[in-house]
Amino acid sequence: MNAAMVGAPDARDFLGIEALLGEEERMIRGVVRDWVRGRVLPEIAQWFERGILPRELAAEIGGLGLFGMHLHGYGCAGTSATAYGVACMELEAGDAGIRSLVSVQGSLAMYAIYRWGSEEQKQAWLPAMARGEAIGCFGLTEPDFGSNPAGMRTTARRVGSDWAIDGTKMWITNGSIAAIAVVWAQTDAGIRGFLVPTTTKGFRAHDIERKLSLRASVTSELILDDCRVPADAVLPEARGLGGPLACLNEARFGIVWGAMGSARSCYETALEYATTRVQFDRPIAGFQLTQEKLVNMLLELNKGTLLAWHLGRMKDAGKLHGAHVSFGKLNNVRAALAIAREARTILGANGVTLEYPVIRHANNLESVLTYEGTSEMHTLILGKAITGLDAFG
Ligand code: TGC
Ligand code: FAD
Repeated sequence: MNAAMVGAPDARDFLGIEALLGEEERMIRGVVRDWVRGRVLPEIAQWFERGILPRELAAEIGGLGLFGMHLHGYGCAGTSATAYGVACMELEAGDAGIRSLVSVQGSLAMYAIYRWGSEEQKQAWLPAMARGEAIGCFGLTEPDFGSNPAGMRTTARRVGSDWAIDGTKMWITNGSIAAIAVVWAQTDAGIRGFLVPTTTKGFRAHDIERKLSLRASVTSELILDDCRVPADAVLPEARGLGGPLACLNEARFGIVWGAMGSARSCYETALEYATTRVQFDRPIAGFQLTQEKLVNMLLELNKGTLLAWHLGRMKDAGKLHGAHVSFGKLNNVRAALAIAREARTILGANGVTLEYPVIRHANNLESVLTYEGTSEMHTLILGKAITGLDAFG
């Protein structure tokens, strides 16, 4: 075909990535995008400002079938991994706090039960969690062990036929609104995972206040003080640090996509603003310096979204390694943060207010850069993958 007959690229889908999605993925994208537009965008600035996440959102998201959507059976939708990624992108185009709710519920808490739980545990929790009736949290990080969870101090010891769990977990998303906590602890047989109903005596959760990032997300400290759970509370199939790390792969995959949702919202906001804001008698989009910023954003947004799509297809083909996920998480969160900061400058003073989504995304991305493995950890994971040398310790 003659190049002149090809239509001009769409500034909002420059490389035509949408056409790479399958029918189901496009349908899910549309449903989630409409829900975010109708339910999240009108309210999110004030949720963020007030530091709240309405509890009823969980049932609505459950009704959309988004919790544990790429898991099969137990009331889960059984979609492709790519479809799950697309949903994360649309949710985070609303706010990373909403995407976090879905990541933690589906990829950390539900996935831990799905991958490592007994049939009884799956039947007991997964259907209610898929509906959003029961919220889960995932307690790995501790006050003194973040990047290095292998050193965790939380212990679980046998007392008769029960387990007694003692320790503190820190920075736990959904902690105080959870019905079930997946808690990782040291035992005589190494690190094991436990399902702890949050009504159990000896379990407490306090919210961490004064966050300036992910304000529309609940973040808590969990305290387990001689917290007794029965013998069958242990996840039977998870042994060692590989148990929680396998769950992190799932959530990190969602972040690869989610970060591009934040980035897209920032890019589109900056593009719209630049074409309407006039200085020196012309739209600021007409200045070369502004165009360079917009084009840099366009490049990174499209490359990052293509990368997410590629990793999605690899995951659907069963060919995704943890190091691939680190590649995506490191690149896309770093790119999204750079896009958000650049977009902020285009908005000038307006860029520092909640009237526009940009500073909210930029602040959220500071958490996203840190949680699920910091950018330094993912750099070292990739360094080890290509050199064979472990530079963590
Ligand atoms: P290492 O000796 O390398 O490995 C220990 C065992 O784990 C296995 N493994 C993995 N398995 C599955 N997937 C992966 N990506 C894996 N990486 C390692 C490994 O094969 C080994 O198995 P085995 O059978 O031989 O025992 O472990 P290490 O202690 O050297 O640590 C490696 C390191 C630093 C990469 C790891 O500790 C790490 O990833 N640290 C970062 C911690 C982290 O990401 N924390 C996240 C907490 S959860 C969270 O942030 C939720 S945010 C919630 C939201 O979205 O709101
Ligand atoms: P540290 O590990 O103390 O790291 C501090 C700095 O030192 C970082 O820059 C780090 O990269 C660097 N560093 C550490 N070791 C090395 C090294 N070997 N080489 C080079 N640099 C190094 N955790 C959960 O378990 N569940 C959750 O639901 C959860 N939700 C969260 C929600 C929010 C909003 C936030 C902010 C965090 C959440 N986390 C959760 C915790 C998160 O996973 C940790 O914050 C993260 O793993 C980093 O741990 P840390 O904060 O203790 O930092």
